[in-house]
Amino acid sequence: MSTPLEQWVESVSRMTHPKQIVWCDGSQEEAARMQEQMIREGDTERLNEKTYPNCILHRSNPNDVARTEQVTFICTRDRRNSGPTNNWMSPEDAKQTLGGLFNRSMKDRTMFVIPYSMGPAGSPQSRIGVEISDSPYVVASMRIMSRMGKAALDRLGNSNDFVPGLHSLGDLNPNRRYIAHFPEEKLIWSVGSGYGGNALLGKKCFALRIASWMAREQGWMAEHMLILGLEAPSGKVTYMAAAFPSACGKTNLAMMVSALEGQGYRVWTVGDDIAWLQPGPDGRLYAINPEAGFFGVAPGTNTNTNPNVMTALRENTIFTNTGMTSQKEPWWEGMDDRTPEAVTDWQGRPWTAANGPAAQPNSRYTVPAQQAPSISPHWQDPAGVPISAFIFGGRRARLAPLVYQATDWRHGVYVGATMASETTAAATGAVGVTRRDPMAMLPFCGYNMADYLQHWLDMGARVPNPPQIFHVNWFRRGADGKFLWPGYGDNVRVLKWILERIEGQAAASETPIGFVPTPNALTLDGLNISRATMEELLRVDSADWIKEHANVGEFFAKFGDDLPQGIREEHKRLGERLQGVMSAPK
Ligand code: GTP
Ligand code: SPV
Ligand code: MN
Repeated sequence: MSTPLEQWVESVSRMTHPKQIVWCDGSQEEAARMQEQMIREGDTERLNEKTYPNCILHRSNPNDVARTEQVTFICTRDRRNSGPTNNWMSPEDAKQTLGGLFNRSMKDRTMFVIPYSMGPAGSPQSRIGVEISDSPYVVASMRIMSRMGKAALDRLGNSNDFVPGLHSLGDLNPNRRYIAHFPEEKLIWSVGSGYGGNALLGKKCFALRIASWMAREQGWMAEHMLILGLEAPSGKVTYMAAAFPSACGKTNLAMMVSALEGQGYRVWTVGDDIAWLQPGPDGRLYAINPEAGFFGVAPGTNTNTNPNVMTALRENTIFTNTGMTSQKEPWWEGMDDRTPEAVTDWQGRPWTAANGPAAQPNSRYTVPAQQAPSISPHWQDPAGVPISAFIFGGRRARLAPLVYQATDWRHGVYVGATMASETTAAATGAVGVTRRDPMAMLPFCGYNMADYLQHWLDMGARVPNPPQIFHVNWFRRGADGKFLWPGYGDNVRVLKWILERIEGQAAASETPIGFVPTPNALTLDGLNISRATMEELLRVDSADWIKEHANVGEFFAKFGDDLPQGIREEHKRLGERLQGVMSAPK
């Protein structure tokens, strides 16, 4: 008798006709074989063995360097359940279209069967997935990003309780690229891309799109959130989870070296991209990081902005689409003050400024989480960590103050639902366009976003002691176009205010959008920032917010009658508060 997994592998191999099938065990020898295969195939180089031991540089097809949202589909039987913000195909059409592309797609290739666990061993929150892929880069990456190999296979046993994900590089033609999710079957099919979020199916496809569907069915939450612990001088650690859109600062915040370390405030990293959250027995929400590595943005990363990751990525790291120096060390814009000579650019050409940046703007490092000096002693705790604050944020050149606090859970859900951010290089398409991105989940919600917002409202009722909800904006710009706030390690000053608000201490003034720090409430010791800049950072301009409110209304109209009543009411109230301020005597 074959197991459900063996049956699936068999059916996939009948469709894709691989040259051979390899079951991955996650061992060191296997990882070395993957590196050798990649190097043989010509798209990968070994980096300097002395300064970057066991590190490689992978160059992807230049047309395949970011997530492709326009060809990412949620394939529900009823179109309504995919919702107005997702691309939809019927499951039949998707299987027909993608099936054609999978047909014999592994003819000359090895098919890897990659069993993995999302979440630490022994956690009731962990889930098993199995990816089938014809890419050794995927195998090598999944080994870092998940708990991949024999342990996951052993845990699965004969069970059918796994999320199958089928991936093939196909011919890498963007016109034949599809990332399809079948949440009703908990199945993923991805073809035509080797890029991270499109091809490492445990990550966005499973841990967010499929998991968000499962979470709604089962009463938990799957969110695009970092998880950090803020240690106070007393030694007490308070955990916070933050949702910012792609390339908006999650990894950097989760790994920061605190500017207030001298005062006893320190940040511990639990996760940098995804959180699975579940109500605990004490009425609080507990979070695990389902991943085991960081797939982080390289450009702009340096020993000032993120010293922890700079230390972490000196070994066992995969660099993707960065530049490389003549010393065979990885290099990217913003890494240091050098402009090294004889850099090879991300496409493997001698770098000249005329060809654009040396590193692709969405070039990344893939590094095991445990290599981070800031990794929390609780990062693999099977019970997770209790979350005291949710923080939403995005890139807003104007409008959103440095930080504000929602008045209660329902208002906080509204704050998350109305998030917006300027788009980044993490997805193909125009960069710098402001778009609404509820809870940073717009590209990752595996079902109708209206139902997702209702699920958030419902969770508040199920968690007697829910996290307090905040919104931050590190990206406000002054009249000169420059960022007003220094960001990075100085963001701890904002985390400290958040902590003090949770503990009922810090001062705030009430504005129509929520509680904003009073001018003296933030600890600014050691920071050279003018009073006028701080005032600008904390300013709430009601006239601007009235425009924002109208814009939010247009976005919500997409959902028609499906928009939850609780969100409708919050929207109406914000409008009234803003009008009240505008018409109040000055
Ligand atoms: P994904 O991995 O795509 O989900 O991105 P992320 O949210 O983890 O973003 P990440 O921390 O990698 O930061 C992305 C970019 O934002 C990098 O270029 C950072 O240098 C920049 N960045 C991060 N934090 C700050 C900050 O506090 N201030 C400013 N100005 N830039 C920041
Ligand atoms: C993101 O784009 O949000 C990422 C990178 O974290 S990817 O895994 O490609 O989605
Ligand atoms: Mn992300």
